[in-house]
Amino acid sequence: MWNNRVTALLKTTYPLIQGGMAWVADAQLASAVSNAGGLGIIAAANMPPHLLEQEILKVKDLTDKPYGLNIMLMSSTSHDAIELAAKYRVPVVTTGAGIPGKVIDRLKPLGTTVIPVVASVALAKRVEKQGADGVIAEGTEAGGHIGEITTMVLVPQVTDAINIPVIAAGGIADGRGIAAALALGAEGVQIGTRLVCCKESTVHGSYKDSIIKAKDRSTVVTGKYTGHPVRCLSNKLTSAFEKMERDNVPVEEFEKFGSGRLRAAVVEGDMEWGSIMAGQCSAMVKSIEAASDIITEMFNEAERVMNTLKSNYLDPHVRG
Ligand code: TUI
Repeated sequence: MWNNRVTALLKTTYPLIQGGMAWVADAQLASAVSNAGGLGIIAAANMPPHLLEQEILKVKDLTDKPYGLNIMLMSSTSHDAIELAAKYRVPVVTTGAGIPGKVIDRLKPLGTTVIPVVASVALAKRVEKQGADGVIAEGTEAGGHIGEITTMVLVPQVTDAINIPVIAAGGIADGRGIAAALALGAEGVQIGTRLVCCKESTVHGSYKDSIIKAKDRSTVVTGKYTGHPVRCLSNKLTSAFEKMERDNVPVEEFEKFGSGRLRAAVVEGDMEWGSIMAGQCSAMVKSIEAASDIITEMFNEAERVMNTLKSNYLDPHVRG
C-alpha cells in the first residue's frame, strides 16, 4: 500500500523516519520505531563516541530492521559520529544543522543512504548535486533548531526544485498531516514530537506530560539573533532567553546560559529551567501510546482521509 521511492530507499514498511532528536533518540526509541515499520534513528548530537557506539550496538541487538543515525553538523563530535557510521555500515544517515558535504563524501561510497535535513530550496538543490539520496524538508513548525519557512510552503517548492525524494517534516502528528504532506509532493514524513510521547521513549515523564498539556500557542522560538533559533515549550528558561535577547547580551553569554538545558529537561525532568524542545504540533499529541500503535494508526488515518477526500470531491455525486 505505501510502497514508493522512500520505502525503497529506507527498506521500511512505511515511508516514515523518526526525528533525530538529541538526548531523546536512543536505541530503545529507534528500535521501537524500526520494529513498527518506520526508520528508527539514534541521535549522535553531542554524545561521546564510546556511548554512541554502545547505542549502535544496542539497536542492532534490539531490531533486525534497518535503522539510522542522525548527525548534527554543528556538534564538535560530528567527525566521530561519521567514523562510527562508517565502522558499523549504518544503513541510513540523516544530517541536520549544516551542510552535509563531508558526510556524503565519506559515507556514500560505503553504501550508506544519506538524507540531509534542509530548511531552504537552495540547500535542497545543493545537497542533490552533492549526491544526497533524498532530503527531509523541515518547516519552522518543527521543534528544536529550525529554519524560517513553513512546511506548507517549503515542501512544494523543494519537490519542484529537485528530483530526489522529499520527506516532509515539521507539524505532522497524525494521519491528516501525512495526507497533506503527500498532497504537497512529499513521499514520506519525519515524525519527532509525537514519538517523544510514545511508551518506549525514555524521556522524563514530565517532558511527555508537558507536550500533552500544550496548547496551540505553547511553543516559542528563542535565539533568532544568534543565528540558531530553537523552538521549545515556553517556561522560565524561554522567558529568561527572551529578556537576554531584548537586552542584547553577547551571543556567547546567551549560549553559555543555554548549555546543558536540554539534558536537564529530558533526563532530569526540569520543566522550569530545562529546554523542552518540541514542535508546534505538541498541542495535537493527546496520549502516550506504543510506537507501533502510533505509526499504524497514523497511516490508517491517512488512508481514511484520502478516501474521504476522493468520495467528497472526486466520485460522481448524486445531485438532488
Ligand atoms: O537539527 C535540527 N534540529 C535540532 S538540532 C538540535 S541540538 C541543539 N541543541 C542545543 C541547541 C541547539 C541545537 C536540536 N534540534 N533540525 C534539522 C535542521 N537543520 N533544521 C534546520 C536545519 C538547517 C539549517 C541551516 C540545515 C542546514 C542549514 O544550513 C545552513 C546554511 O548555511 O544554509
